[in-house]
Amino acid sequence: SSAPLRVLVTGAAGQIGYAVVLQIAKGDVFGNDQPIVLVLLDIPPLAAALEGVKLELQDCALPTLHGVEAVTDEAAGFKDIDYAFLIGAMPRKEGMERKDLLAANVRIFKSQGQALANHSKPTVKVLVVGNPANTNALVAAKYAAGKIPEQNFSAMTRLDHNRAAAQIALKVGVPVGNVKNVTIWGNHSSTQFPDASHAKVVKDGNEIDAISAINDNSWVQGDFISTVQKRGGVIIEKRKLSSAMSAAKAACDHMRDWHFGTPSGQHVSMAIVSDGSYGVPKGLVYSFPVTVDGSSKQWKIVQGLKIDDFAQSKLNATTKELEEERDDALAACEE
Ligand code: NAX
Repeated sequence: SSAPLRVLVTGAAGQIGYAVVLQIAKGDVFGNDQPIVLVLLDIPPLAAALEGVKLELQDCALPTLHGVEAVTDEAAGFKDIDYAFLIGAMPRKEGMERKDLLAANVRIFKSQGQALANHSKPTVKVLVVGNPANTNALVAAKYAAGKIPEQNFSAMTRLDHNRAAAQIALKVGVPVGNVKNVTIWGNHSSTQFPDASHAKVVKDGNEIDAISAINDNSWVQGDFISTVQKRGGVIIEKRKLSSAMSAAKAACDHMRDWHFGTPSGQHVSMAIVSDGSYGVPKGLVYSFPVTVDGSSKQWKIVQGLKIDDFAQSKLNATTKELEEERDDALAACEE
């Protein structure tokens, strides 16, 4: 088999980290024939917990896992990596203003962008999960510029995408595997636009438009959107912890599709640096429908989808929020 891929997971002592490392290590992302070395990074106070995760991974006795490194130093963590799952971020503490949270995270992702530029392979593919994910990815890309192409940076909206597909499957009464081509537009936040209008459903053996299978436009423009937008909050309310199993699974889906490519005729949602498609300002990290070519590992934004007035107003609202986040983040970068 081929040389091991070096795969970095930051925040690896956290709850998403704990769920994601097993899936990566056992071949769910890069395949059962691809050896990997997992690099686990967390902050120094979590060094012992991180070491515990490393020991457990060894105890999983996985044939694909050729090594595990647990580090608390960025330079060591980012050295020669092929893929980065950037999950670690500053959590919101009680009484913390949105701006303070943003500023704290900007510092983390500025430093990690620089570490990517200085230590990682120039071909490294980066997924940002830590919130505010889109804007953190924008900051990391900015500080890696010149060394790592901006196309190698992405933020996760795949959990929202999977939630949207699951809601349509439940509504129509089909297994979720029968639903494809839902789209999440914009920010991973409550302004995101989950869009069913280009989705397809296989029902009674026939592939039809999800819109006709659902046959309930007020649901498509109402409860469907708000259920997906607010799902994270509902999970916290019930579990008293934020989504971790489903977030880890979504991160793996995102990276697997980037590595192997999307199936023909299917698109997925990835937040990537806008090239101006659909009128989204260039440079914003914005979730689009994308296809990925597995051999070049290049994504392409699906072009020509019809955007009606309802959709356009949703796209505009999430654009506005991302512009504000970008402006605040770039101001915080200078501090
Ligand atoms: P946890 O608080 O359980 O874990 C986060 C871990 O990151 C901790 O171990 C912490 O020490 C570590 N960390 C903090 N700063 C770090 C740094 N500079 N370098 C390395 N490690 C660092 O949070 P968890 O539930 O795992 O969530 C992680 C992040 O994912 C949060 O920012 C959360 O908001 C975000 N999410 C994003 C989602 C998305 O769809 N994009 C969905 C799930 C999740 O809410």
